[in-house]
Amino acid sequence: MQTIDLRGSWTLTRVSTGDSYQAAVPGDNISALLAAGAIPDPYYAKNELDLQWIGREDWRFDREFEVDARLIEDPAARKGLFLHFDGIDTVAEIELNGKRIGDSSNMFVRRRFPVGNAVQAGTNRLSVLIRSPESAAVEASRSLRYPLPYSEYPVQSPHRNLLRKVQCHAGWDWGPCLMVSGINGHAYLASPRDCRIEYVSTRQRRLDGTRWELQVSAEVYAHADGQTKLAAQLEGPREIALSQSDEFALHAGINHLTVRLPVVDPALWWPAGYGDQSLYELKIQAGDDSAAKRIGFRELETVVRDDARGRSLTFRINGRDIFCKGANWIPVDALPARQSDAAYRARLESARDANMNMLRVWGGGQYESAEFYDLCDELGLLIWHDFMFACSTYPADPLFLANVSEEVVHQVKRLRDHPSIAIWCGNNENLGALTWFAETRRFRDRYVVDYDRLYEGTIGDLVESVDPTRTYWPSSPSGGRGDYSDNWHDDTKGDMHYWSVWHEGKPFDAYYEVTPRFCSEFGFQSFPSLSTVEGFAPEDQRNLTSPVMEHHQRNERGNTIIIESLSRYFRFPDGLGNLLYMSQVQQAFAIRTAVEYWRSQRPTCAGALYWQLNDNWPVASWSSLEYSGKWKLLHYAAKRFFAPLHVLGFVKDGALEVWICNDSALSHRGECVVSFRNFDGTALRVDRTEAVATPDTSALVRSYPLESLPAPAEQLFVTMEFDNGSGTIANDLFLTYPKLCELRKARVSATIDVEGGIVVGRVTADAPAFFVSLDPGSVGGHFEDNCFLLLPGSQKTLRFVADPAPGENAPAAKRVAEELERALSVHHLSDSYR
Ligand code: BMA
Repeated sequence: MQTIDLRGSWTLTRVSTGDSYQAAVPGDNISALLAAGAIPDPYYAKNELDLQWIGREDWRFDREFEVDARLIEDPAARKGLFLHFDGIDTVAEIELNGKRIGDSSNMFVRRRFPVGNAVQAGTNRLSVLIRSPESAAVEASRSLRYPLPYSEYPVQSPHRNLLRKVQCHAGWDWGPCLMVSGINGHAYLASPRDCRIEYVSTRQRRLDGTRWELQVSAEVYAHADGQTKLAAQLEGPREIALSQSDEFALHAGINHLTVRLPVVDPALWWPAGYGDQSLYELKIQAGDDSAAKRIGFRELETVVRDDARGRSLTFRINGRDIFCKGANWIPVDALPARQSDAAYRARLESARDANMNMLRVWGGGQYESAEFYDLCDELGLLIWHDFMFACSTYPADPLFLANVSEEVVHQVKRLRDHPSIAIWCGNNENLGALTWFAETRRFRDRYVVDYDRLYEGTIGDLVESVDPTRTYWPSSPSGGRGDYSDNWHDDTKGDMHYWSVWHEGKPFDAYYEVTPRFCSEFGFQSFPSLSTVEGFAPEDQRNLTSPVMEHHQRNERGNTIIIESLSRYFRFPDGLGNLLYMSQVQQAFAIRTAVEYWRSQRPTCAGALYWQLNDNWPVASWSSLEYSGKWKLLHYAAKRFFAPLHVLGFVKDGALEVWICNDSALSHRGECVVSFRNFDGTALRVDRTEAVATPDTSALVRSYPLESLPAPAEQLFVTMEFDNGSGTIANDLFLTYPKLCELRKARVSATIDVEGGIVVGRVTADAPAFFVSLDPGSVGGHFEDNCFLLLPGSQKTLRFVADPAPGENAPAAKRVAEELERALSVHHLSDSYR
């Protein structure tokens, strides 16, 4: 089969003026304008506000391509000729050589157009006219029979909910409003002779102990009756190499062809921390078309069962109940052209390195690129997958439902063979949103009917027929199918979004008031680090309440909540650098409080995914990774509080409880040492307890009423260690608000060295130093640990995991060490205030 790749250089024209620029496909108009020097950086200062006109304009993408006369003269090839687009963003008309060949109104649907009659030998001209997304949405709003309200943010394009476009392109409470237009993914022309493969799907069944059957089905389109051979080949670990083929009669139109492969004792795929991520290569050939994908053998069960407390939501993989640890994923960049494979890899590896095993692809974002899912398979990151609807009401008229149906069928067929995908979920918060707006409260019935048609009806029914191997969950949060109650505050069933800390302003202790069955969102904001602020704020704007800093905060009460909370827990930080640092300490402190408590509550609680992993531009937000991929202190803390074996403590109901959480398949037995220390570091009391942590459980080691402690809470901190014979894990805890404690003013010193080709930081303190942090500035990479306790007399040596510089295969230690020496700043709690 011949294919002509249509990616690369196109011409972009602003229709109203005729101005044209070079543009990359895949890519978007804003990135093209930026590359041409026609607009300033939309992420810098307040430039975004001056660029809103771009979303109000129509844009045309054009290119030429050559077709060999022999292709046109071959009747079989000509008949099969089709033009393919992975995704056009969004409302578009497509012309080939001046002839309209089709249109598109949903960026999440792949488009294939038959073009046998439009293609010519020699030069061809392809043109994609993309209408202003803002005008298209506003126009759609005019024909609504009643208003469809949506959540609105400080910079916002109206009626985003009426377009099948990434919802956060229109602005969010962490994101810019950049209504891009563009062409995503692959674009090509192909000429299969007899038939073309539309989709491939596999079904695996464990027949008994080691025998499995893999059914491989190809959905094949034939332009005429005929016949073809379908061949499937499977190769992978344990030297499995199998093939199977069969001849099939084809009729014009869609055909479903299936072969079966008997697989004996395949290596299983496990989420990260639970086992290997064994993957098998599958190759499929039908006629002269071929396809390839990677699959994993694993048994997945979503245990949704009524129990004494309510209804469980637990993911069971290969027979083991997984405690899901992770965060919510948003698009990696607000500009699609910058959503590179390298950006995906860096974020996803950081997730795996922080001991995460699940991400939630959130409904205000996008169905991600192939690279994203391949990486999740490789890294063992389970995916909770929303469909792309968020924080809004949506239409449920026949046209909209038909458009959504195409999207759902396409995306589920495209993605269903990824072992990482664990659950399909209808939307983000749209069940809850029925109580958000005056109209939806007043006319709730009509909006519930729309909600039901879209998520329980259209999407739910389609998912259950196209992918019966996974559970369909109607909304996040919800109590499950057919449950129309608002599950935000309900910790007895299903998944919960716990926002009482943050949006409702409750103290961190409120996390102890709930034991979610599965917490799919909870979060606390922080500011990005100083090096990031310096990248977007001119020097005279580097003050928290300057217009530029406030522009880079999209949650209206965001700065107020951060400051109010800082004043609740900590002595007030001195200067901007300390304020940014302490906001990150506080964020880590908040999320750790929730996760550690909820981990202690397994199996009642089966997962904690904080909001949010990443940022799509430089901004104050709930993320643990900054826009550049730099680790915030929360990310370092996550690496510890998500560790498979973890010792932790919390003060609840007037007592300190010390627990060990064990998410591994091994039993751990050892000594747990709890030391109560004063702020000189002296241990006033040391307790040693024999502890056993059985597989997949959390166990209480000891409980201490506060009045039994050797000194009042404000004169103590606790260190906890668990030694299982092969190593020690440690943790520490304040027993009250840190601001109440008279800390010693520690002197912390750090040096950078190269040791055996590895860059390390060495750090020491002369008094207990809390939340010690080595900030690498804008040097790419992260330390292996950060935001830790340093006791006097101890030295900590930390490896720096550097990112390679452009053009470098592996980071050069000398270069990195020199850059770090210049950029490094060291922070700790008693140094953050005067
Ligand atoms: C949620 C999310 C997002 C939002 C976040 C922070 O509930 O689903 O829509 O960005 O909270 O407010």
